[in-house]
Amino acid sequence: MKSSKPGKMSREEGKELREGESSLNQDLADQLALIGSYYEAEGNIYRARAYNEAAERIAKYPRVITSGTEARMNIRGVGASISADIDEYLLTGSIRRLRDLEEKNKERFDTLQLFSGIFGIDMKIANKFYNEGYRTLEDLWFKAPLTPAQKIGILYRKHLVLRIPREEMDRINNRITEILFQLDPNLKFVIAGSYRRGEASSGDIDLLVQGNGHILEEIVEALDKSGILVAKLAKGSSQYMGILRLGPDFNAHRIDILLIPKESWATGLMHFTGSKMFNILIRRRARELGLKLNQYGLFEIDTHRQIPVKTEEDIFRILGIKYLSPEERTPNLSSLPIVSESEETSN
Ligand code: DCP
Ligand code: MG
Repeated sequence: MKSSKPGKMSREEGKELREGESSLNQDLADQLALIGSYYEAEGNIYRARAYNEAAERIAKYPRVITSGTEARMNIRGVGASISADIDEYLLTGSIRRLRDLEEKNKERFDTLQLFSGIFGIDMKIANKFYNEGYRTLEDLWFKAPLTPAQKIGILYRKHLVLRIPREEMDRINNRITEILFQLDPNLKFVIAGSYRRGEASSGDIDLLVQGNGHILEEIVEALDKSGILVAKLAKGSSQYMGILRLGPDFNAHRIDILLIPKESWATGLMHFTGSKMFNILIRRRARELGLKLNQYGLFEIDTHRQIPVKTEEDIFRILGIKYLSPEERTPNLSSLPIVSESEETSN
């Protein structure tokens, strides 16, 4: 996962928004808030307020926004120009107004890019640092109140922007397998994400481990002892975020270790295998059948009852979708292969 903040595991259940889709509204809100921050910097207080307030409301809006008109009709403070920006963003993934503001405020733009490229510094924090007068990484390093994780982010910044070639991912997989086998030969684990989807390179290492409780500490300790964990960024009860490096001949990379209880294994594996687009599509399909799918399980919406699933195949079967191998769950997937009724009865 490429979030610069820990805590993706702790999202509570029961929200109307499907996980995975919630990030779509958030992405849009982030863009509008960024526009707001440029207007603020230019002293255009009214526009700044309009964009910032719209961003806040959009981030909290309970359904995925599919058009500017929808936002304008349902969200207070969204007028004609913000509505047009939303349509432009949904259609093209970019907002011209923001590009223009960035062009006009080049120094600010370049500094925000530099700061927000660091692990632990998102756009909001980058803006705050800029407004406080910091301009260079040296400024941040020597003068800003950085967290330990942000300092590590600065130290490893040149490594962390690089993708990991599959050949190196294979080595990482082998090394982790050796270490975890020594720890407990029965431990069930897998590197999910783009690696499991067979991609040629990966942005990070998404290590899923089946289990509860203290095993996470033991795993971190074992990896640490073997010398491949070079920094710790954050740790919760079921998630560890750190930096892994095979050795001096290799670059350092982000690793997330996620502990998944047995009853959530199939849904957790599916979630963290992605792609993000596949997750959006399969959750939508579940929803159409009156079910809710997330990383924790598959649930009946009306009764909240959890439907037991042991494998990913179980999930596909229950949702009436033909099984897609991880390699087929690509980021540019546009629809899922629904099993037709005649096929169902003939099987
Ligand atoms: N995920 C999701 N929604 C998010 C973030 C993540 O559904 N907002 C799921 C789908 C991703 C998986 O978690 O495929 C792992 O997240 P990564 O960000 O690590 O994405 P990938 O591993 O797919 O790509 P990369 O190679 O860039 O790490
Ligand atoms: Mg990944």
